[in-house]
Amino acid sequence: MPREIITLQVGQCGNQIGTEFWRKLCLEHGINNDGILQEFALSGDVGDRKDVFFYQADDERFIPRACLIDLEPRVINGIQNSEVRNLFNPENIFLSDHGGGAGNNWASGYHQGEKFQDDILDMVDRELGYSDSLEGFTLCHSIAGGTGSGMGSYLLEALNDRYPKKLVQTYSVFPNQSESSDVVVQPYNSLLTLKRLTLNADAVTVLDNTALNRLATERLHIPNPSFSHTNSLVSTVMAASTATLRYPGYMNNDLVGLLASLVPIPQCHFLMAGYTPVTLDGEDAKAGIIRKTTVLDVMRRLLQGDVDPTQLHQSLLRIRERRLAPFIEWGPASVQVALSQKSPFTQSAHRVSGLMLANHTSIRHLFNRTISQFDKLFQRRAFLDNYKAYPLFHRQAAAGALELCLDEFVDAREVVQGMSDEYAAAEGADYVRLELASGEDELAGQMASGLHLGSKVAA
Ligand SMILES: Nc1nc2c(ncn2[C@@H]2O[C@H](COP(=O)(O)OP(=O)(O)OP(=O)(O)O)[C@@H](O)[C@H]2O)c(=O)[nH]1
Ligand SMILES: [Mg+2]
Repeated sequence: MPREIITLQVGQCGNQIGTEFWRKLCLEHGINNDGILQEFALSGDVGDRKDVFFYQADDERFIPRACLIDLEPRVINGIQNSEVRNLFNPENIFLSDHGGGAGNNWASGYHQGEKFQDDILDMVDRELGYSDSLEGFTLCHSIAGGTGSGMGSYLLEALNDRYPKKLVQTYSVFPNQSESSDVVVQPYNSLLTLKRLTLNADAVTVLDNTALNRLATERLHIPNPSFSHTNSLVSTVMAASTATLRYPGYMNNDLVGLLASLVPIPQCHFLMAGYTPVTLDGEDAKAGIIRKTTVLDVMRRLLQGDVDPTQLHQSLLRIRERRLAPFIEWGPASVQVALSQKSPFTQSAHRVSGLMLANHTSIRHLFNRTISQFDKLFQRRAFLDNYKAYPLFHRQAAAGALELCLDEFVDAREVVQGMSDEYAAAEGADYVRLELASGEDELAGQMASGLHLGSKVAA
């Protein structure tokens, strides 16, 4: 039975990375830009499962299970004028009537999410009708603008409410910290979004524009990387992290299986991705192989040569015994490996490639940075007028005038700080004992079922 996944791409960034992802999936499954399975992909048993991400229309075309959502038309119009214009179901496109976007204002995006929820959720429901046993949703967005962050936040809450049993996973793009941003309110938007990513998502793959840009400049020697460069890296990670769902092996054939071993504490579900070899599409040979001295590098060396499960097992033992990577002390040092078939239809100079998804306690530094940038603005009560215009951020004063209400900011800060603190606490050797002593039955259950912080490598 397919365990289908519906993708919601929201805002400029969400639609841009989402579309790159679909392009890549089409290439890997031998589907052309119009959704038609190409001649060479018809014959033989490829063993792939296209139905997790696509359904077939009456005319046999493969249609992405995707909803394209934005509050301004530019990006989606661009997609509709590109070579993939016939790929998506036109009924699954939502653009607001006025088309003015959310102007980098989370509150505007959130408010418009509420306003247009019926239209959008109808679209999602209709899409749901095309699945037999939906496993969950994937949200693609950035956390710093207005639409992907604010409307994305509203949708995360709405999905939780409406489909409480379905998994919600996100690919969330964090803003580039190294370049001075012209969007001064980024820290507000990011923190408000992080609250929903903490409370309303089961797993978040963190895509950090700072790291992506550094990777592109330092490793790929591109002086001023554009979004098309970074999105090529992003879509590679997205495609690889869904490879085990699309090319089933003997393990991790659904999202639950994939996430269960990575998320031992429900609140701590922020995953970092690493991929090797790092190259841009079509430039494999030119860019060459990138060496990395990380767990990933070790895994890559492990995986070169014949990939024989016995060897793999021995290599993993070696990593554990020699403590080649630091692991939390209260759980088993866990690296899990899923081997996955490669698409027979895409050319690569590399015989083996690997993706690492790691739930790493050091990710809290990224959250702490957001919190401290937030504090700098918030202490001065800077730039709050744009937020005050929306219901979540004002209340009726005695004389009937609206006054600024800061509760939502205060609460979001608390949630994000709490999550960051939990990651810090998990670094302590006595974390489990402390948690059990404080009566966290839920955690005791989790530990008993043998889940652990670790890394997963899909090769
Ligand atoms: N990696 C990557 N980042 C992007 C892309 N487009 C925008 N961003 C980042 O996303 C943030 C801005 O968010 P957008 O997605 O443009 O904003 P939006 O969701 O459309 O919201 P509004 O336009 O404000 O209504 C910035 O941090 C950008 O650097 C993209 O295609 N790829
Ligand atoms: Mg926009």
